[in-house]
Amino acid sequence: MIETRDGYAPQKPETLAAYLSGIEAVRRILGGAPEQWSVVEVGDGNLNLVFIVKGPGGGVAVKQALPYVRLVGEAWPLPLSRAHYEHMALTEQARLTGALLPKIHHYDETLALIVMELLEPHIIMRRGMIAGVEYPNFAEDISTFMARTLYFTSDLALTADRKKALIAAFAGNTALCKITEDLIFTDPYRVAELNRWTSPQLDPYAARWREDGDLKVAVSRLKLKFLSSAEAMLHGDLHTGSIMLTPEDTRVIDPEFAFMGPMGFDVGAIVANFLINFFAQDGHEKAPGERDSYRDWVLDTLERIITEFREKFLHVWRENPTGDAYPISLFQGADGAARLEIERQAYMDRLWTDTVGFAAAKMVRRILGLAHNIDLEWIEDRDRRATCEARALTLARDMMVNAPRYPAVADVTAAARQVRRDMAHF
Ligand code: SR1
Ligand code: MG
Repeated sequence: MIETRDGYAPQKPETLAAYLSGIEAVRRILGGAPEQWSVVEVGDGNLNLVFIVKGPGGGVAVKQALPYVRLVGEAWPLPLSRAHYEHMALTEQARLTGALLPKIHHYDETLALIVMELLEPHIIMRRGMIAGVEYPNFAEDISTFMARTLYFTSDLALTADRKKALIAAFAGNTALCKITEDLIFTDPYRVAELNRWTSPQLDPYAARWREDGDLKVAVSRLKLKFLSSAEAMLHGDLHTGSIMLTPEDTRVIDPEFAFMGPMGFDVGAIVANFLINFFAQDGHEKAPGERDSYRDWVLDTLERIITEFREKFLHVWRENPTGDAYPISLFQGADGAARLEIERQAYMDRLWTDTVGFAAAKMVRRILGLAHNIDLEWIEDRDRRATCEARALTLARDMMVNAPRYPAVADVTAAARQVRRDMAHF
């Protein structure tokens, strides 16, 4: 059933200007009179309405939840409460990372609507990476974002009561979690109405994915972890479409899938999207080899992200051992500090192994599931696209089934290069 709520109506450009004119802070940013404001709906994501509003003094972006999945239509209802969880996550992330998010100007719970800073000249990262743009600050920024949001919402930093309060606060975001549970961890491995892939080229892959027992066990273990491991507050959808940036400035947007889950799910999303982009470059270069240096940038940056994430996470842990997990009072004996440091390294190793598995699941879902990536979708030649996708699937399968064989990020990047070299064109 489509949700209805007193006072809720999807906005149109005509109604939005009148609504915004009643918000003092927004009126001040836009300047002039509402008749002078331009309002354009620009949403191209899977779920929501997004408007850009500009006036003589400046602009804002407005995001409003629809009571259904935009990509599919009213046949797939989705609760408006996702705006509540998004706003809560934005507030928490802003507290922890400050400038790495858009500023929030206004939130309306009834309209499920958030008015935020208009990010200009930022673009969606996925689009920049398809065009071959390098982002020298990205590794630094996203590793900080992940280390701080994950560490400071975990049992390593929080007392048990505060951690449980956070779990309770996000526990109702079940519909959004269910999307992930189905679309990422289940549907690509079974016959599902909404699955799609580059056909007929990838038909044998799709069929194999539905028969592969090792893969089904591996993805089911990951799904169980996603369902049951409330390690930290996740962004929940941290792909390169959820990042707007320039070469100098990075902002993470769209945390409507936020919930308390396993840290490797967020880190894995970044890894997956970098690997997909790496494989997709063959479909975007105009001459063979044209994107060689960009491919190197993608994989080098991925290595930096993971290396810096680990260093920063360990640093904040050493500096802020304030949680109820690993109490410092237990590690004060003769070799206490050394034992704790060994355990911290082991913790990061386990987190990395989770990351490898989750990254693999996120690669597979973008090729055999419902929601695809434009990195691959925009490759018009279907044979070329299928080649890129088959390579990504091949690496993903091995990463998922044999995650411990990739003990370091360099093992993943080396395997990506190897698969690309080894796998013939369609
Ligand atoms: C039906 S929603 C499909 C996907 O869009 C979002 O960006 C999430 O990645 C979700 O899985
Ligand atoms: Mg989104």
